[in-house]
Amino acid sequence: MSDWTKICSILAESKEAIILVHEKADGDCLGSALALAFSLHELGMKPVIYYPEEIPLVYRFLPGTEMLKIKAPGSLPESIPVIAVDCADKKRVVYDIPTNSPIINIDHHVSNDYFGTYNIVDTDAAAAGEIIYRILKDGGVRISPDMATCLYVAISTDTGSFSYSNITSETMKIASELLELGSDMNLIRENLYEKRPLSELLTIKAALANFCISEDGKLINCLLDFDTLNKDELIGADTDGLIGLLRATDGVEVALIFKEIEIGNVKVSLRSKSYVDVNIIAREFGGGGHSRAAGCTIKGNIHEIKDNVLKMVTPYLTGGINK
Ligand SMILES: [Mn+2]
Repeated sequence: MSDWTKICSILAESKEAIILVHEKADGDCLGSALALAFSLHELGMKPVIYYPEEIPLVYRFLPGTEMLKIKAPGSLPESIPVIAVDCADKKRVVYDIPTNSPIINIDHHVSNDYFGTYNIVDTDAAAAGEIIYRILKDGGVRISPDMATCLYVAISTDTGSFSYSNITSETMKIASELLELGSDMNLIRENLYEKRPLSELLTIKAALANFCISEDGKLINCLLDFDTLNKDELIGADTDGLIGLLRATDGVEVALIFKEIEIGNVKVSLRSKSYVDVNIIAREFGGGGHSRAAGCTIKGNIHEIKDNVLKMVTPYLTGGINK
């Protein structure tokens, strides 16, 4: 039985489906969720994607955003099947899923804990969008130009425009097929790569005022405390561009951002360039992700947290663990 047939059989009874993405939604989870929602809509179902707030500005151009509904965190309605996309564990979806709701878990994180009733987890996939594409193609589902645009955005964002080490020849084949299916490259370029919110630039400005680099130049980090962020209303600002900039510094292997999202609550973003598995480090602090990009949230004093994480990272750089 193909994954698509299985999904359809799970959804058959209710005719409704709730699609969930992870907090701090990105191009992969949103593009994947929308492509999936389009395909379910074609089947005569009523899919809805719940998210607790407006999605980030840069993704509002995606086709199908009318299927996104703002819903405050809390319990979901009973017995409606839930499809979680790009979420490594139940904590990543911001809602409480009733125990009688079947869960379909579609993800590519190595830290996925198989929380679904039915799990489609492929840790070799560069993006959840790759998995969704394969499910739809194997299931004989027609992929419309709008769906192709959504899936292209999903894969493009999770691979740093097809440049990260997670890409495979399969990734490129899928991208090529999405182009043939009509993904709108002009729309994607103008909205995704040539438009950034001012808040991101202001965050970079604040971060670069206090970044630290280790003596050997392999470890770079910066600290964004609550007061600094709050002053300029930057708490929700995107830091992907910033951490990319830090990691791109010549000689740097690991880049870290410590972002105090509320007083005493620090979000740590970890990126590595070629050999340190930052997923292992993030997991030590209750988070997770991928080997080159991971994150965790730690409660406590931001300076102490920084010291603890740096202590954990340093042996991987000097001792050659994972090298
Ligand atoms: Mn992803």
